[in-house]
Amino acid sequence: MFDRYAKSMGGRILGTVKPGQAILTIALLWSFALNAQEPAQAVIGKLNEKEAAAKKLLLEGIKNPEKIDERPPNVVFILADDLGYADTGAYGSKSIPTPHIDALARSGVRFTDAYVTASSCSPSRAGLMSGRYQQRFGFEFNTSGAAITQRLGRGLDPAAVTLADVLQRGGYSTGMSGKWHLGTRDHFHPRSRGFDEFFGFLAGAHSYLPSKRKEPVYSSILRDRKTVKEPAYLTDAIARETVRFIARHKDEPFFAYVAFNAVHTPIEASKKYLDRFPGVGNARQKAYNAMTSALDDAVGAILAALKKHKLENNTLVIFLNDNGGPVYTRVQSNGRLRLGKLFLFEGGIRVPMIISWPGKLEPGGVYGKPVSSLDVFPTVCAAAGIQLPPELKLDGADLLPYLTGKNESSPHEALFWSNGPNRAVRLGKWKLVKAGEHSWLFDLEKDPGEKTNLAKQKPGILEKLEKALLQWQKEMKPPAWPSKPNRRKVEIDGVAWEMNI
Ligand SMILES: [Ca+2]
Repeated sequence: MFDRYAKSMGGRILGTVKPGQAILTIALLWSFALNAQEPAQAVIGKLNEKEAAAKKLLLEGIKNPEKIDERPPNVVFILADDLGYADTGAYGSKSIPTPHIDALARSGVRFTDAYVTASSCSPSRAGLMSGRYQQRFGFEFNTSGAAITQRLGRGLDPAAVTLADVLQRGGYSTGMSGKWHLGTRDHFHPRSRGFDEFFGFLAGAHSYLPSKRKEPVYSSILRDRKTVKEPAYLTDAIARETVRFIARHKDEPFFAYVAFNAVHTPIEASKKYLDRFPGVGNARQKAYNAMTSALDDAVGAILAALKKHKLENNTLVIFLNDNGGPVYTRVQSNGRLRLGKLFLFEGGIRVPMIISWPGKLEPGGVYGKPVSSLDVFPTVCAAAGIQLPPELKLDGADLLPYLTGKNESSPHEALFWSNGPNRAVRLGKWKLVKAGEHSWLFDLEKDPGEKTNLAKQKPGILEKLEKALLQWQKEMKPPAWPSKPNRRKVEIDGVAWEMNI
């Protein structure tokens, strides 16, 4: 199975590794893969005339908020990157103080079972920006490094309507700061995808420290489409830009998408934050804790700006993380969840999520039913009073009736994941994880750490989940570009797991 898959995707088999050898082998495979030859593939180009007309018609079907006395709420959507599930106080950390994220959680609803649609950065972002399973337009894998993304023209299908498109059309001022990772060419740029303003970078990672050498546009820090020199620690700069955006637009409804690259690699912190952890001896751990502390300060600065302009009672704030904390960095903690980034076990896809909307949602709430990053799009539109045309088919649910208690059922019957030969489905308390033909079945209510595989004991449930997964897969498109199979391969319960990115 792996062999066939790898060959069909232009890759090669590089042998399995024992868990104990994983770190060294991963490092070797990583360096190999960076030099690997990319197979040729078609560029995802601009929309043709007919497609552009269809998208325009779809956007014109969006109904602006009805004239009401109340101004529609502002929306601040904060996204963290590669944050460990248990690395904030709100989610149980005892070693990294995060008072601002904790306060945000206390002011609204904290989700215990929030999922993203992928266990790596760019497909997860494609899902949440489009409100649709990213596999619907073939966005199964990461777009790869910035140079490859640029050269091979990968990105979020221009036909996809983004949350920013909708809010812009609905009369909101839309601004983004931070990491985009949905394509580097001009037609994928945030300014082409519904954002009025952009500060940040288009690639998947960036140093947090001022750049010493000239970078190509596709990997540099940009203000809109122009490279800028940024002297500040990047997490501070992203917060600063958001605070200024809020100040500029305080008198009109605004949407601020704040996509921190913290705490993604490189693990780099500035002295200000490192000094907060004098007792941590491991330099890498100390830097990671410091980066997380910087992220928390940044969240605090944004919340303070809302308060300063007396906007906190009319602003919906969402905090989410794009995928689980990686295992290979050895500094994140996903608590009791199994494994992390690049896996479809809980550590890879279950993430911290908070929604705060003072006056509309009770403070101090905890919501335990499964929700998805796909829910952000319809929830924000509902809060804004924007009516979406029926042709715009979203995969998520408006969470507001569930959070206010109007609807006591579950927002989702099932949630699905696919990453090459790795697939998963959650249906109620049951979770099926597949690596090729191998199946794990877990009862997440009794076994949130996914320790006991019930696949052999519960054949009926296994079959039901398999069937649901197959049905879902039929609706999806094949990957629009290949992953790099076997870049990283580890043995899980005696089974080879490809960490496709
Ligand atoms: Ca990430």
